[in-house]
Amino acid sequence: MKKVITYGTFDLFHVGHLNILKRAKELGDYLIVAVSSDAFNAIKGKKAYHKDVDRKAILEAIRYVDEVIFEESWDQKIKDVQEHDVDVFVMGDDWKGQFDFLKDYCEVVYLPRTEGISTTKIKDDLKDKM
Ligand code: C2G
Repeated sequence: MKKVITYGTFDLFHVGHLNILKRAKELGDYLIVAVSSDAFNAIKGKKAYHKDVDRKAILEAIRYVDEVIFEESWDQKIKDVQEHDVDVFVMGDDWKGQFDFLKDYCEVVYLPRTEGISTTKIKDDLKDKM
């Protein structure tokens, strides 16, 4: 069984998130998503609208997703890849090159982002409508 993993906050779930999960799943048979915990988002300097347990529940309901774990730190990826026996690591290409150190442990694939949508854009567009 070919296992794929990807990481992210996945706040205000949108079609850009859906597309990368769909395409990540197409690279294997089993997709694990490591969703950023609220504590880790604080380290990333990000404040998610939905709390981590709700973002996890939404991801678990997505047909392409087989398992969701929490991302608590920048340096858990090697351990995750080894412990979950992962074959492919996938991220959007805004991260291109940032995770090449994982090439010693699994395939590393950066996929093009979906244009025109982001959690930040959603927040900004809603603000403008106020
Ligand atoms: N994404 C995308 N297209 C968009 C928006 C997001 O393909 N229009 C992808 C991102 O490239 C990322 C995933 O969706 O691979 C999740 O995006 P975020 O929730 O913004 O994740 P991020 O905050 O970048 O956290 O350790 C890695 C970090 O946890 C990644």
